[in-house]
Amino acid sequence: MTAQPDARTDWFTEARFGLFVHWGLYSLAARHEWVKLREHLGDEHYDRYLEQFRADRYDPRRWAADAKAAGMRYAVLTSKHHEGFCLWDSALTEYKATSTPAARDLLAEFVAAFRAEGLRVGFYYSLIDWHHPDYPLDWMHPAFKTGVQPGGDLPSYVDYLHGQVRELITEHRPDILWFDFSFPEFPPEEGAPGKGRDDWQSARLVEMIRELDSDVLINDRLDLPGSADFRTPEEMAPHTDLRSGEHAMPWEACRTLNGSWGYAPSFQQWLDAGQVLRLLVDGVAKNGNLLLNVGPTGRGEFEPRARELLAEVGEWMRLHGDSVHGAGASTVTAPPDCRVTQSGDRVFVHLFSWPAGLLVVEGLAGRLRYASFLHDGAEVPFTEVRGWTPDVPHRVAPGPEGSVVLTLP
Ligand code: FUL
Repeated sequence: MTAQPDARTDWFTEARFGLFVHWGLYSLAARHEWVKLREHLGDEHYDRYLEQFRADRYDPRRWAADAKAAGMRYAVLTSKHHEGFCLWDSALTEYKATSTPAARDLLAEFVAAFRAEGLRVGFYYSLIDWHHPDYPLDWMHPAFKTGVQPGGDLPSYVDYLHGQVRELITEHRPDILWFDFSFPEFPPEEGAPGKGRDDWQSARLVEMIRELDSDVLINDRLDLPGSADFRTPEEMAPHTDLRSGEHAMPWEACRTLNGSWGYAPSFQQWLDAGQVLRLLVDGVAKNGNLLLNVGPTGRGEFEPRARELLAEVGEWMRLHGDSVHGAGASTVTAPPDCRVTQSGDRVFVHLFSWPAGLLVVEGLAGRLRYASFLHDGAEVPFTEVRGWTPDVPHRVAPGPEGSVVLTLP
């Protein structure tokens, strides 16, 4: 039986917080996952990463434990990024982890480790492929030169793409397929070779996916109307709930920690845990998810800075998770510089800055049964003054500075 779209996305909208992992040969270049295009590296150069890819520090159980402790409920791994390298043992290519010194099916191990921790698992899969010989040499290809015609053999590449997606589903049963990306509005210059909406045979692809698994979620980057279960704003926080309006559907904001998805130690401007938590809470207050990225090293570890950040986020989530998991937008109007989330009759007021003694929440007169801090359950006294005003003593928690729970009758 085909699941109804809402039933399909229920677990996803409840989960709210997930881990994105960008891992591939570019992790060894260690300067952004687009390095092959950005620096126009040829295959001969890039092959050295294939030869050096050992993944000798890879223990996905550690990643899964870190993600779980951070309060994440699912994880999405790059099965293949634009560079074309596959983390699973695909029968359709030799350009894969099992052909490197790592000699392991890294994706299979990832799936087992995350599922063992009770997390759902998704696969990022790039439609773009800078390694496959049939992939057209368009303007967004490392080997593209002005004046060169696209070439390649797109129908043959599309067979490969569909075949790989079939493998991923039948052999690893993902909960999410996270495609990246179709670009119907490109190319940017008139006359430059580019692709159109149907080049990936997306309608046929989606039909195949639905036949193989009616529950797997599909993101919006196939750019095929009617095919997406959720939208994926990137590196930005939507101003409103994207579920409203014409293209209403669940949404998930994806974010880097330091401006690079792949491991890049020279990218030094990191978000801190407080910023991550504000993004998370801001999203939940608008019915959205956050997919937070970590780019592991080529050897397969999360660098210490990322682990520390996840641990700090997890410490907040341990005490405030109720305001995130299973929560969503509230009907209660947010006081200035607060975000409000709600789960059943519990309304969570997240203070993004500390008020001068009083927190004023309007429109609750006669409706409020109890108020307390979320982190320790301590009662917050309140009075109703044609509304109500609880007393807020002092700063208590990292991230959103404190969260007050209002229990409605
Ligand atoms: C983008 C990609 O090009 C980036 O490398 C990254 O994977 C991000 C999530 O999506 O469109």
